Amino acid sequence: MAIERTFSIIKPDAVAKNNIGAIYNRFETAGLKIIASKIVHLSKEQAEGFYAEHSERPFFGALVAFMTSGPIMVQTLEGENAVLAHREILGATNPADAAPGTIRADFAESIDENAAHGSDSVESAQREVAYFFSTEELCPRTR
Ligand code: RTP
Ligand code: MG
Repeated sequence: MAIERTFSIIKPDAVAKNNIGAIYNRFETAGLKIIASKIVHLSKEQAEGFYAEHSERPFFGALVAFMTSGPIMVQTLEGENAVLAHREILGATNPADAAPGTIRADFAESIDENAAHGSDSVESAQREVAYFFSTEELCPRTR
């Protein structure tokens, strides 16, 4: 299996509820290794740039307002098939549709405030990791 990297955000709702550690535990239990991590409070410009692909969608303004409403935790995860493995433990975008035991089922309240983000492809992951981390900030595991 391929070792991949993916990008994760613990969103403002989950940070506010002190669920960072509980969500990190989900990553580690799934075999995903944290190779870079920091807490940041996005500016409007940073949030708009990160979600540029959604700029024409009706929910864009609400999404940017939410993502700038408080600190977020951003991390790069590494592991076997990391992009898909991470999306699987995240669950569906709408927590009402998320499978039991997934992060969004257990920590999210609504589609607008859905606890966490995960890259949707290897290409997205490369762009998103680089949006937040320099090469020097990534610490690949040797064991
Ligand atoms: P994410 O990017 O946050 O991991 O979520 P996703 O791939 O599952 O969903 P995506 O289509 O990329 O949408 C990004 C975020 O926008 C909000 N959203 N709201 N009201 C709506 O219909 C709607 N659709 C999407 C969600 O917060 C979603 O996570
Ligand atoms: Mg997405």
